[in-house]
Amino acid sequence: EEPPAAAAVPQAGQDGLVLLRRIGRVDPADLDDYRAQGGYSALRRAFALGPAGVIREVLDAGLVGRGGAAFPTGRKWEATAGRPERTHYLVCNADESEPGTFKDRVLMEGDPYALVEAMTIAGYAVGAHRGYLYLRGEYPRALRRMAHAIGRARARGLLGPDVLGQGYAFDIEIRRGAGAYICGEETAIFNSIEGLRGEPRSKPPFPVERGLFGRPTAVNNVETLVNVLPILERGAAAYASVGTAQSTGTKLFCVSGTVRRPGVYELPFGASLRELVELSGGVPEGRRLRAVLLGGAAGAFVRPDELDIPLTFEGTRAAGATLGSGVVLLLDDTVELPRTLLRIAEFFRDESCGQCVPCRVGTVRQEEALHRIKDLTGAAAAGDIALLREVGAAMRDASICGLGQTAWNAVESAIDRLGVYAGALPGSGPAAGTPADPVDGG
Ligand code: L3W
Ligand code: SF4
Repeated sequence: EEPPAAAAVPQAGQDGLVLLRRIGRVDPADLDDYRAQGGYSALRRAFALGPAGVIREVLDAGLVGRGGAAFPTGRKWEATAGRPERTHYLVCNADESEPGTFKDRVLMEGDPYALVEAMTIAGYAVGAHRGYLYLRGEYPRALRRMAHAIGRARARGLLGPDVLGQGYAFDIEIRRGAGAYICGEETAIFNSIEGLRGEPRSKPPFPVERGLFGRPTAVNNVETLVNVLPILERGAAAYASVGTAQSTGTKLFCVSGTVRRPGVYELPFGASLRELVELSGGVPEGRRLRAVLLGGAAGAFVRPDELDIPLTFEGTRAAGATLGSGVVLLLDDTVELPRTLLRIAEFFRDESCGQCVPCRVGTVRQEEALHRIKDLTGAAAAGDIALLREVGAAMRDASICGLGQTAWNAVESAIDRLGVYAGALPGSGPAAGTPADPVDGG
């Protein structure tokens, strides 16, 4: 069954929209409307600059990946473009599955030609003639709209053997995920496209060297790619004048949980978490903010007195948190945090691909310990918290991929920053709350 349309909520009066500027204003089915609203001027500029010139602009703009890891996009493209192999690939990671993320869905449903154009530019820059759009299986509307846009672009010579009459051949193929969170890991995507089990590969070698079908591959998130359009349209300097020196441009934030106006918000990097919480209306009338889960299930909880954290990669890192892919999940004082933690632990246990021991076993042990703490008090709980720390450290240090490495982050931050089990430990008051469960599988 098709879910309702994801609502982009660029709030009335919110200035400076860059990535969301056409959402709700452009007809997602109409290529002419897209072109009338500035579409395909970035690709024209790309052809004028040449592949090396495009990469220079992206480097100068300071664009870094929006999928969670903030790796410099220009460096990735430069490394891919510079490889001697004849065949290079582009993969767009649209397997948006981090619980609480829905920004890529809004971009694909609301402005699909933007992603087609951005993928064409990226393919041109890295020397690829084929791009794969690896799309989350649970996004049927995004699938329809992207497939339509790709078909129309092909029919109009914007994809195919001679894009825009410039002698560059490029086409896009959609591959759908089948519900596994791990298939959003970049090397698991390769396996999935190649028809193998969706399991991550060990890195290095990085995809820029040996990626899809063993060929040099640039893998970028949807939001990352869409940023290339304003970089080329406005120039690197204008793009980098927004945000901070280390986090340039704007960022999409997915605000959800117990919040008055959930949705996708676009803000320049450097705005504070407080500003974003206020923009989204905060928690419902009569409630008190208990915590914010920043960065998703792999991220960290922060307390209401920490809302001045700047929303930048460097600012969140300095605060011992992470921006991740932009998840901002509000929890009010009616949320029973132990239940939320259990839900997160279940999620990781369920989604672990099982390939490596620390994660396969650790995610099970973590969930079991959280179950016991919920039931027990005092010394028994203290023992389980020690066990959680030990298991968490093993997962972080010894897991092959980001799933296992981050599966303990949120639980750890809830213990250390929120004091979530303080009531179960000797000498402290009871942990309060009534049941609620805002964390769900994406
Ligand atoms: C060339 C090098 N390339 C790194 C590339 C690498 C990848 C990118 C980032 O995880 C994050 C993670 C999760 N030469 C390179 C190089 N690269 N060194 O740079 O690499 P890495 O390994 O730091 O991260 P990753 O494995 O890509 C991504 C966080 O995301 N996360 C987010 C999930 C988001 C969703 C979603 O729905 N959008 O699921 C969840 O855990 O914590 O930090 O391209 O190849 N020397
Ligand atoms: Fe699979 Fe977990 Fe190992 Fe990643 S860390 S490869 S998800 S078992």
